[in-house]
Amino acid sequence: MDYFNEIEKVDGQVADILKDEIHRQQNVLELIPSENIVTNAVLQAMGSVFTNKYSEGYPNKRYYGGNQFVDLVEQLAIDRAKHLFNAEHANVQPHSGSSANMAVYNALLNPNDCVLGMSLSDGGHLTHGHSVNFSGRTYKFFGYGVKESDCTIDYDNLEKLAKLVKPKMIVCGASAYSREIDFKRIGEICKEAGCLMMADISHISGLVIAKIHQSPFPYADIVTTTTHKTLAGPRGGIILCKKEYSSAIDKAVFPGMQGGPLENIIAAKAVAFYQASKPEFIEYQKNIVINSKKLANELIEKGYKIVSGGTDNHLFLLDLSSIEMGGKTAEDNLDKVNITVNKNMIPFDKRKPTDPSGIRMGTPTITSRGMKEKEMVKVAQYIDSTLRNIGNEAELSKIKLNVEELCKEFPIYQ
Ligand code: DSN
Repeated sequence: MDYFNEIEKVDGQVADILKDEIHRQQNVLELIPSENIVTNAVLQAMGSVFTNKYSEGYPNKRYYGGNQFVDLVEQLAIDRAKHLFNAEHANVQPHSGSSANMAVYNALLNPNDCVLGMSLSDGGHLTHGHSVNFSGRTYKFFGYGVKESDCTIDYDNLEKLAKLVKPKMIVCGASAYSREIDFKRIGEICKEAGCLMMADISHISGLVIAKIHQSPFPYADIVTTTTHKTLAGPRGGIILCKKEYSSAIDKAVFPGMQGGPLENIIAAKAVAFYQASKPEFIEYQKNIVINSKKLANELIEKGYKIVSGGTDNHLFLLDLSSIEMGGKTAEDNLDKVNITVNKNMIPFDKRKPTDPSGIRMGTPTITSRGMKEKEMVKVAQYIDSTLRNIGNEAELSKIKLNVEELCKEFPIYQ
């Protein structure tokens, strides 16, 4: 792409680092389920001249002149987001998923209000009330989680907890949970408890658009999502909500938390939403899940344990406790053969977060590259061989060559 030549002319150091990163992305099997590969169209919108413009405010209500085209692109993003998710209102300005969540809490809660969120250790997210995060420090969060018997969400316990603590809001959604979330049931629990329901669908938003996963609407009052995971757009966040919360949400984002929105990123969000409205996107989401199930099943057949026994979505957690290996060892050794995963706590983990019992893996990126079930058989083989050959550097080098061969068949950004 032209912009790359320009970087080379102006700043050789950054150009070299960028080249190395493109080479890395080309040559690894990226299994981190929160990552993806964006299209050239999304990349170009991110690198567009909209980055030059200040546009505090919202379409047709700006604090600076010269925003006639910014207004058009932001309104397009808003309309497309509303349509995709069947939402009454959309705010496309949050810079990230965390800031989207923070804006929702700022808009609808007061400090020390009682909230329920899925515990990080059971698959939730830092911003769903973890004690080291602003969420857990500002609000009185109580964690709910999964059942020890099958590692699926304990909805009965959530209902009991809601009756007991009478929260102002229940936050649902997860970062490391491989089963379908029953938004309808959570909606009923919220209704019974008389509290707000917020669904953070950052991981599964692509699946929700493709109707492979239940939609949080009409049950949820507010829905947040990042735009760069299964949605395959630029790095950023959005908030969707019922009309009655629109004014509070918009005020919380601007002027409450942010100044000038990143209109180049908003333009890229608009492009991603357009791409997500196409039949090919639905096919793509179906393939993500087909690949995820295939990869999980192949690993199960090789004797590995998957948390909850399998997956309904784009990711799963490999429980390494049965082979007495730590997640850090697995992550480090898979790194050596160009397979990228992240170590992850599993529910009821007896190990520590820096070296937990699990690794998390998913298929959005390798599916974007065009890999299908046939390739999942190979990916499972490479993972298994790696975990069986820890310390055998010669064998690991051979596996790395095989991984690189596979990656070559599925090039990115030619
Ligand atoms: N960091 C994201 C993930 O990997 O799931 C969540 O914010």
